Amino acid sequence: MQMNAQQLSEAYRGMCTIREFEERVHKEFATGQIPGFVHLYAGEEASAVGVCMGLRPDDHIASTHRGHGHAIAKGCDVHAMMKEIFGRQGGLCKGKGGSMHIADIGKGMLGANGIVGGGPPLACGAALAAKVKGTQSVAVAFFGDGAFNQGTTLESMNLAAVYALPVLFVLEDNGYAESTASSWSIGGHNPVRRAEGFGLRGNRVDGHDFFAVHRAAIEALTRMRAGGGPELLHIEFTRYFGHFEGDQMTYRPPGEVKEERNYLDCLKFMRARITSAGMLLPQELDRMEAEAASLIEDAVSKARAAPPPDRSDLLTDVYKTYAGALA
Ligand SMILES: Cc1ncc(C[n+]2csc(CCOP(=O)(O)OP(=O)(O)O)c2C)c(N)n1
Ligand SMILES: [Mg+2]
Repeated sequence: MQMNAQQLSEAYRGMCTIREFEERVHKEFATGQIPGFVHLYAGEEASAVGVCMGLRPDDHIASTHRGHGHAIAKGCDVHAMMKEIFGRQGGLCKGKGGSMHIADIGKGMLGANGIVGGGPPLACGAALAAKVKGTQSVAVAFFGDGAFNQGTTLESMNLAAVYALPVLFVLEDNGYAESTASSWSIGGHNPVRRAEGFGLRGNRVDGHDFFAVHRAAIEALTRMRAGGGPELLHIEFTRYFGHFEGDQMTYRPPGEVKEERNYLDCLKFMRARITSAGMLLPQELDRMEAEAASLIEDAVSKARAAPPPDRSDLLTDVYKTYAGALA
């Protein structure tokens, strides 16, 4: 799989933007300005970008409570996302959803999801619609190792197999579900074999390696668009922050995160691969990092300056009406 300089730049820029976004939200959360719960995606960037770079605008993704990276990779507006997280007007969901409910249907981002295992059934629905309409678009369900043991996920894999739906199940295995280790909680200890039991093709991928993720995603998506049916990617990586902001991480050995940041960093790996192969210059990568930093700086200052939602909006957007949708 060959990527040209423009595609490489897009990938590196996307991963830097997510990292910068998450590192900054971590700092801002500590100031007490951000309401609600926040779960950060830092360390996992190669998955969102590696998969979403294989998607078309009309493809759909279903996300998780740890959804900022998926949203950025699917093209959601970073300024509107930051306002949403701060709970301000101009947020993607008018500042009324917060981190765990960021959605942008126009971009094919069906939503972050506070329900563990809530995304896979949504992806099945989007894929069924695509199949019925014959659009050749696909749906991706991102979900964690904890969600992999939820009934909704298992039922979705079965339904997708039975209906031959174009769903890519992306198991993002960051080693923990809250404080429970995935090495303990996944019965059979072999997610690919579990997927095969449901009739899905499965593939295990090193989630620190953008190129490995992207290659595996492109291959799966190509087969799916040709009618090959659902597949699973088991992507393994590490999360750099706690389960949620405020988590003391007493269940992780001392030094684990420091080691991982030093030796298991998808951005460092990508930079080394790109520069050693002479595909882009180090200065070009430095420039993208600086641009990501100033984009996020701007997003934070605009979010801080934006007003909260108006009281008159309190009861709007509570229920969705589908009246007329089928006409
Ligand atoms: C149905 C449901 N059960 C439990 C929870 C509480 N909960 C929130 S996140 C989480 C762990 C999820 O772990 P994983 O799927 O591995 O995702 P990660 O947080 O590691 O990204 C749990 C149990 C929930 N939100 N929804
Ligand atoms: Mg997990």
